[in-house]
Amino acid sequence: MIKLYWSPRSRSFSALWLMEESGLPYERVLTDISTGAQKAPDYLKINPMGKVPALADGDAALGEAAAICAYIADRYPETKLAPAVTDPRRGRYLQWLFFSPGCIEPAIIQIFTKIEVPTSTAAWGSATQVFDVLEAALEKGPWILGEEFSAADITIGSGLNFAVRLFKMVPTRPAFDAYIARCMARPAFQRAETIAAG
Ligand SMILES: N[C@@H](CCC(=O)N[C@@H](CS)C(=O)NCC(=O)O)C(=O)O
Repeated sequence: MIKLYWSPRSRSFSALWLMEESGLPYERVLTDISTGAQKAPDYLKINPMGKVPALADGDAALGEAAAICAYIADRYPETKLAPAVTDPRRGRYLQWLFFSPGCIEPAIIQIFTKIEVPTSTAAWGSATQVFDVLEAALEKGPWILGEEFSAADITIGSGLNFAVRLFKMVPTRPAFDAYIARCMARPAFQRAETIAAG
């Protein structure tokens, strides 16, 4: 059975949300980061970064929340969490799937640390650009690809939920509020929040 290694109140939330959306049977393996469990040698074989979340599925093992989303959506197409590789929407799907770790996360860290980086050097441009681009993409909705919910909504929705709703690091915008509300209305999101609370 798929094993999801997680810790309460952490970035494990997106992987919990993913697994709850997937409908797949899975086992949650508590890896409490407050105890240092994420640095145990056996765990480092699953995620050499010593961070949560991580996933093990048969002989496959991986860390990184967005990679876990990509893996489950592709390995189990019956979950209908990704456009097929031949679908023209696949390109945008991949772009948004990795926009959270590639752009939202560094933008949040930049806001938090106030580090100045030239926009042409910073892989995420600037925090303003990241959130302007995201706002434009979410204006139409209901989901980042339009009518169909996908794993990209899990990475984007978790990033915005974290930055805008929970930690209020990013000033809210009407399109973000509406999108977060749609995410929160999903039963899988609600179950994941309950689990993630510990
Ligand atoms: N890039 C990773 C980040 C994971 C991460 O930062 N996890 C934190 C919890 S929010 C962690 O495990 N921290 C414990 C540690 O570093 O010891 C991902 O997206 O999965």
